[in-house]
Amino acid sequence: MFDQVTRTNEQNIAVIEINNPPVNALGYAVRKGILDCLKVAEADDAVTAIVIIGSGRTFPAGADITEFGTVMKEPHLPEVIDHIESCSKPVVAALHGTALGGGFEIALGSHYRIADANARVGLPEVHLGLLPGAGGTQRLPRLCGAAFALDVMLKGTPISAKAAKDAGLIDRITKGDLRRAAITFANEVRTVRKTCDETSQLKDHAAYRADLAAAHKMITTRMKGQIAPLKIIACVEAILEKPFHEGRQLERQCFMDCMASDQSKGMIHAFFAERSSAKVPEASRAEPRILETLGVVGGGTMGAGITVAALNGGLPVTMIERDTESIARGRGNVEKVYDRLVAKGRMTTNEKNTLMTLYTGSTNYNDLSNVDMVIEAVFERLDVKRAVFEKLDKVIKPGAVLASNTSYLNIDSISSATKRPDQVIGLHFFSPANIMKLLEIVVPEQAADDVVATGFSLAKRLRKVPVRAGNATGFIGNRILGKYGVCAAHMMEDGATPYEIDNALLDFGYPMGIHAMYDLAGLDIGWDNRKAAAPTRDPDTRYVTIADRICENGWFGQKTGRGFYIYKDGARRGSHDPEVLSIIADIRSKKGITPKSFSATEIMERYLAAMVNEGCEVLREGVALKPSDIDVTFVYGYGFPRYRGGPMKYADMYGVQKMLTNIQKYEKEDPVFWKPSQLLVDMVAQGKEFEDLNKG
Ligand code: 3H9
Repeated sequence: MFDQVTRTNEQNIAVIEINNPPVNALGYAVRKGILDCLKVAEADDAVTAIVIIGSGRTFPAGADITEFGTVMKEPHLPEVIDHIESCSKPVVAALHGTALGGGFEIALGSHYRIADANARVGLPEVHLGLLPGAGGTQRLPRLCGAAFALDVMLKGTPISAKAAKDAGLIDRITKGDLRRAAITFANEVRTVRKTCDETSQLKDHAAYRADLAAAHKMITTRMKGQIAPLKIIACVEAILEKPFHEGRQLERQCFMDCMASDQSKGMIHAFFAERSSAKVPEASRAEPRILETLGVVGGGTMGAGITVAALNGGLPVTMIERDTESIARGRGNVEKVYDRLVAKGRMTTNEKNTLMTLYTGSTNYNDLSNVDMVIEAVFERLDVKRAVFEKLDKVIKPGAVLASNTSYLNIDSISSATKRPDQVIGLHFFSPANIMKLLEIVVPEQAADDVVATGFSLAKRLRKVPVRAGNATGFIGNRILGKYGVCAAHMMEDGATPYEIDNALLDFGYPMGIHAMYDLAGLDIGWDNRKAAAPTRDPDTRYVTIADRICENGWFGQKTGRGFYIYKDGARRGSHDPEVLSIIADIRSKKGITPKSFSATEIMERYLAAMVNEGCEVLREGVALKPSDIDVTFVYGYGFPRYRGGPMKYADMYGVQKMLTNIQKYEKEDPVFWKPSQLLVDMVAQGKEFEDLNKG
């Protein structure tokens, strides 16, 4: 009936092959196909054993996520896997590519597992706000013990075939023709071997419980607020107390609970949003240019971070600095990143040295004459950047792409320093650039399609999540940050302390509060910007001077040991500063403001309303192409909890009508700051939500 699954008999071995590109996801047709083929093979007297294999690039990479949230047709995956496990003939799963989630659960339910040496296996459901729901929580610990199983399920990171074999999850590793090797293996095995009967890893209950306790401790700090990790631990714990079938029932219930949660909806949204952010019109119209060498101008924190990201992606980099001392510092900054990794045991000195062979330092712009792309990462001042671009224009070969790593400046005012403005784009990396996933690709009007496409291919090479942004002040992220940052300042002046605001953000799921973040980035940056903007500031807007007053004391955050917080003896975690509270109290009293109290809920409602309202403006002006691009920006660049999907997805789940009502309520206090975006007003009037705009 379906051609996603085929069965062929190779003499006495039935080979069930799954063919559902791109990742052989286990949708209805695949589930039904496997079950039907299995039944036929089992009934076929000529067949002695069965191989399950994927065609194309991978063994199934999991359940079909696009089916989630719909009524899923039977057979369900757990049922299919139970049939595999209870099959009277040995079943061998032959793994290649990425055998993930439900795919790996098929393998765990099979009697034997053979894997290609390059295969990776894992249970990444936790990244979708889920847990393995097809027996994974019950079978994996039976095979490899609680500690390893919890690590695999809580981190969700795929592991190599070798690591899986060492843990007892794979029986044999092979190189070359997997199908042939699997058939040979199937001919060797004589009996069925059910994972659900395995108990050898469960004998030492005290050690098992200690592993559970350690996992619990880990998630309360690192995965605070998330539902799925807690449920994973509960299911693994159940193995000690319940027989297999009861553990399965618990797992099923937990899976359904997670599936119904907003956390899972948020994470599944984030999964698709980060894939769709790379699909931009320019990249569909043009092929990227060749990108084999990179130039980076500037060896400071950003330049060095970008260089490390490029070297890690295998791109040779020529770094330019103005003099020998600066280029030595630039090289030192790059080496420092690697030295830290070596010190932590995450990289060997050999690996570092190999990567450093891709690095060239120079003080001569002519050394960039052959590179395919140059990223400028110098001081964030227009005159400085223009001077660099003028020099680059003289030496760069025709066809090379020029990019500025600016976080605010207008790309046109930089590219006009060259005779090739159509070859110039913005590439806004986030600090530390070798770690942060987000890359805003800023597209000025004149940029050629293939130049933009090259920016996206660079992102892929550097393993970044790219988002296309229009060329407007602050692009997507910093523009919206500017707005909700002001909202936080208003709340502070009206009665909330910076610590109450930060705590509300931490409770919401942010890794760090906004004031701690300002301290980390350096308060002087914002102060300089505000001073520069002062002459053109609209006199009707409310201006809060708290941050300025803090800066006037020379308190610029962590680097000066003091900002919104005090950092005693170089501590990285700040403590509350009574003097900051006095400054705030003084400002309030001079303005005649009677402080009121803000609950954590109100703080978050206002903060998110400011974020979403400005997000609407960014969409209305075309700076972001779709709401999900804003979500990706905030999840990957600004610490918005991924399990909440991003601000626009959060607004959909919170209710866009309710959010507009909040904004209209705040508008009565401050009609300038809280003017509702027309886009939001229209959307609510039409009964739409942001997801409709994503689809549109
Ligand atoms: C699960 O299994 C639950 C069970 O425990 C219990 C069930 C009862 N479904 O990422 P790529 C699409 S939960 C549908 O660009 P790569 C993806 O959207 C699942 N579609 O490629 C994209 O589409 P498009 C547990 C999927 O090479 C295309 O495939 N499994 C699925 O960079 C290519 O993807 C996971 O969480 C899917 N499961 O990476 C694994 N997976 O071209 C999720 C991918 O239209 N997947 N697509 O944009 C991944 O981690 C990566 O896709 C993978 C390939 C590593 C496989």
